[in-house]
Amino acid sequence: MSSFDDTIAAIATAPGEGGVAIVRVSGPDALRIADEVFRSAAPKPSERATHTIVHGHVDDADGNELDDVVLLIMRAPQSYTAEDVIEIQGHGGNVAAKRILRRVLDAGARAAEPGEFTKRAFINGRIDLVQAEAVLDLVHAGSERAAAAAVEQLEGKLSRSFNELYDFLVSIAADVEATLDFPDDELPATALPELLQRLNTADERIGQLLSTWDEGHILREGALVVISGKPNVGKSTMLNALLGRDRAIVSQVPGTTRDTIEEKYVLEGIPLRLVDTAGLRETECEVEQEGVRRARAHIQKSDLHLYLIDASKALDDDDRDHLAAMKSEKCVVVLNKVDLGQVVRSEQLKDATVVRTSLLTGGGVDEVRRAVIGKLTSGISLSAVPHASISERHRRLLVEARGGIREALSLIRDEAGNVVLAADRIRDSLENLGMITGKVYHDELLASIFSRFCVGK
Ligand SMILES: Nc1nc2c(ncn2[C@@H]2O[C@H](COP(=O)(O)OP(=O)(O)OP(=O)(O)O)[C@@H](O)[C@H]2O)c(=O)[nH]1
Ligand SMILES: [Mg+2]
Repeated sequence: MSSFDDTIAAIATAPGEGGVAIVRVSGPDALRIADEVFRSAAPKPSERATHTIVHGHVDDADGNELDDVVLLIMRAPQSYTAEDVIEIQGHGGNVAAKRILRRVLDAGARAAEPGEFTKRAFINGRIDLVQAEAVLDLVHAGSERAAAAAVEQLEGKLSRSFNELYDFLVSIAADVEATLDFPDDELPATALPELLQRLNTADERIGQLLSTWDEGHILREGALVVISGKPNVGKSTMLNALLGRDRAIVSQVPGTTRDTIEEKYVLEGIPLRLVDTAGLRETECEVEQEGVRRARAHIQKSDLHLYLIDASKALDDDDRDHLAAMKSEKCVVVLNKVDLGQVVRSEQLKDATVVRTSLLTGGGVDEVRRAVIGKLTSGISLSAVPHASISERHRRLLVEARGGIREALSLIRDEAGNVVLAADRIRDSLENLGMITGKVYHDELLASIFSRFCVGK
């Protein structure tokens, strides 16, 4: 049963010119509105079965035709929102769709807010919050891999993991409460050790879910791959070579690139945010100083660091300092300009992953691509096949829940009498876990999720 008594409507297709434009209407009045605005051979929309498609036209209030359309009827609960839904598919283009929408609003619908259809699907119990978020991930997916992971999440795979964890913790909470009913001297000797063990298991399961964050973050936001190095080593040439187009200015003048230049790039299904940066050096120039500051900030938060060296010149202290500061699992060292001779030897680079290139002619670019994929799939534990993985919101709540479980553990372990407090902590954990899938929610939580959707979704 729907929890709403008003009917919402919006254009569901992207603005601009296209083959069709869809006006979506959901709520108790959807079919009445269809009867009012839509003309075709009998029977009326409200007398038709669910999941039928009817050809006809939308008329204005005076009976003048606004557009030739196809009407889709999806009755509750077999619809996106679990309410009565109609979709009017008109000719593409902004004006025609807006005229249909206005007609539908005049007939009694209210203009939908961003994400309101999906929000209704959630509140009406058709999907949980994790699935609702998957809808957004799918819309935003920048690569095949990201889309596949979002579909898995939409189907409920991730929700199941969260629900199992939640149910497990509910059973622990029940057992904790049960021990409270025993007078201290009658509590079975095994009761507390068993509780501790199960709390540890809950902690481990949370750890397993948290370990999927890297993958989720990369698929949702793209792996941040930062190209850095001293001036003039070929960083901008590298950006252009990877993208396969002339994006950044290349010149023999050291200090050419000042600002960071970021471009999206999909490599074997993995979305990347490739960033070219200013060459790292001490300089008097204020603009360049800011460029170097930005470069360092990007290196700090990068998922992967491509560090370029001019192989034809001896390593200096600056290079050695930069190399020493890098984590080898997050870094690929590129020895560029090998066409000019190779003075830098691989042994000087310790355990780093090293690729030799001559970017002027494109030599070695494929090896760089392979090294990037290799690092992203091993060092950052990106799985071979895409998996639904947790988002930043889930991560924060899981960390909170784990904190509660760990406090409960130490309360029971260290002060055997303190089970009452432990029970409180476990309830807090349950509340945090509940907010992930939406077993527990409040208005701000929903607003923060659904406001990121587009109108009509
Ligand atoms: N011989 C040779 N020259 C190269 C190679 N790669 C780049 N260059 C040249 O090196 C010069 C500097 O290249 P850029 O890509 O602008 O270098 P950068 O690291 O972005 O430099 P900044 O932006 O100043 O920090 C240009 O003249 C390039 O054509 C290479 O493999 N071999
Ligand atoms: Mg440059």
